[in-house]
Amino acid sequence: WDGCQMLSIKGINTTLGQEQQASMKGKQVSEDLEMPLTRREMEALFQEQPETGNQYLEDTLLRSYLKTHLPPKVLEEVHQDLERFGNRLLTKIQPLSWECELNPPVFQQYNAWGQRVDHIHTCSAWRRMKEISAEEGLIAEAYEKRYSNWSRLYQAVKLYLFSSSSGGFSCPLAMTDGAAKVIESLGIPGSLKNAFDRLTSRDPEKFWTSGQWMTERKGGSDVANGTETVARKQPDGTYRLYGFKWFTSAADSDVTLTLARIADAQGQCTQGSRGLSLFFLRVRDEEGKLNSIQVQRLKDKLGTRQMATAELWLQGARAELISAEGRGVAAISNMLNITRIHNVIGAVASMRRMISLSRDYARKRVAFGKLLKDHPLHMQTIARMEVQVRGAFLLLMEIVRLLGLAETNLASEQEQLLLRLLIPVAKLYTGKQASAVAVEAMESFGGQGYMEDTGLPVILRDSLVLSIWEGTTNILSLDVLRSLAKSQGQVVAVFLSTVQKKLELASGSEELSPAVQRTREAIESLRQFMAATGSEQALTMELAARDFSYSLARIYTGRATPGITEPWNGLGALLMEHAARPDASSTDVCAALRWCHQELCPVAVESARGSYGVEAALQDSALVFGNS
Ligand code: UCC
Repeated sequence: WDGCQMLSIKGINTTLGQEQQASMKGKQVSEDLEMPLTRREMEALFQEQPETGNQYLEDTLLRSYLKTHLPPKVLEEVHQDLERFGNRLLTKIQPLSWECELNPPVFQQYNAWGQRVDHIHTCSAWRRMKEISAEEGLIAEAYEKRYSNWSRLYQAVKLYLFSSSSGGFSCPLAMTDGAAKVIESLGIPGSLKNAFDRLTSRDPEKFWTSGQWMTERKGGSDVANGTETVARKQPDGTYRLYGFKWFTSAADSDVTLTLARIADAQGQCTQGSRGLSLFFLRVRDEEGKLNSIQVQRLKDKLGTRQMATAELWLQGARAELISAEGRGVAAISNMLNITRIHNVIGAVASMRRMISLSRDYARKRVAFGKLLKDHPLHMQTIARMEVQVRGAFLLLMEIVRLLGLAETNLASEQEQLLLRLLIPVAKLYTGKQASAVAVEAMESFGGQGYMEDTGLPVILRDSLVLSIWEGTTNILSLDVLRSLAKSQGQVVAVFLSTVQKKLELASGSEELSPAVQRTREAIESLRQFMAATGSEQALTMELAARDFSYSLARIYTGRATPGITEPWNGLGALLMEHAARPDASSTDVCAALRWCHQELCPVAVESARGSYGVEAALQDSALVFGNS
């Protein structure tokens, strides 16, 4: 403690200017004592507001990533658009976002004359967000493929910049992208051509958004057993849906995809996953009348309050069957994989925003006689968050890079497998990171972080949903196992061999060698874990699923990109790869080293402790419920 006092007394890490500033403030306080009490109090409470500028220009990691990876011609065009978009976000879109927060949707069930209207009123700012989304091509960009395999990455970057200024509109955009992806994967059948054109339109007049009605009363995670909605075939070949959808996000959307069980001639349905089929429906007709749907109520949520989430009765809603009968879950998984990537975008964006604001505040706020930025412990806290967001950002870029390759038929089989594995891994990992960073960053504003009108609690609330919707952490961990089982272990074999190969290529970067070494050890531990559990019961893998997924996330974030031939690429880590660029900064190196300081392979550690055996499972139960 004495040492700390000495540090601050001597003003280490404090510039002369700031010391003078602090002493002037002290002088001011003594002068202020002569002021009337009320004024003195007001001035003493005054604090400078944290702000961000053009988010694109300020995001050095994003810019260096684009510079490294995009072909020069693409970079030139994209750079201009992103700079313009960054300005539009700052000056026009951010104020709309706050308006959305202040004017959440309102549900009107009856009109003044007692007629049932079920109208969800949204604010003008929310509707403007829809127009802006079309104008900016936030969905269109990925489907026009102007930049071939880079279009997906470019779209993701725009969504990333938009996310924390979108007033919750990122949610309908995620589902719109997912619906477009499903329709595209079906070969854009004639009956869905109009919908596809609208979902991917740049024309605000034409643009439609989509919902994703999967959740019913009996099951949010267990869709296969929880779905009760029944589909009855009509003479014209369409279906009418009867059921109750328990959570429908962005219920003001124009169209939706949803699951239902087709009833046979006797009215019987097949239960379980094999009984589910996928349907497309318009929510309202041309006159705005609901498609035999009643809105029961809007959900009262902790966050994402800008967006209407409703309970809906389907009372014969007319719908079109768009999957093979009984293949509903497999068909909608194309949507899930896209919305899960959007979830990653939202997670990285919210972390970046919180840290940018913390950083700015640290430059402005004086405490204990010096700026927050000159308090080493405070800087350590923000730096730890910065390492997390850097890793998450590179993982996101890696996924959308792979998706872009897959969508332009340029991905190898290995890259496709890697993509399948990395989507749930990234979704579950970044969802948790975002909550942790939001809570930690909030603290960096002291009590102000807890004040509603700073807008900071909104970011916290909205980030807490990221580990829940689109599949909770455990459901996603089980999806990692599903990808393993479905590929008969190939996904992990690809994962390990690619990582290993790239690490072997690592030429001796002196600075990065500790990180390379730690990653190597982690891979070896993971390999041993896989070998040891290969013949174990399913229980072992289920208990290990979360730690296993975390291990994949941590190792991969410290791993090289397959298929790129630059010599530095062999250094073997997403963060290390970035740090090994010829024009990398010392910050890039530091982030890579620090990422590798954390336990990279927690599954091996827990396995060695015996956490995945029958005995451990019994202990878990006893701890939760007691021995009785
Ligand atoms: O929350 C929701 C909307 C909120 C708004 C979203 C905005 C997000 C962005 C925000 C930005 C800021 S909608 C509700 C979301 N609900 C879920 O995510 C459901 C969670 N539950 C699961 O994911 C489960 O694991 C299920 C439903 C997929 C389990 O279903 P099943 O039927 O028990 O699973 P099966 O039998 O294992 O899989 C059926 C088929 C298999 O294919 P086949 O038959 O060919 O072997 C699987 O391989 O589906 C395939 N499949 C997949 N394929 C299942 N999951 C996937 C996948 N992820 N990728 C590829």
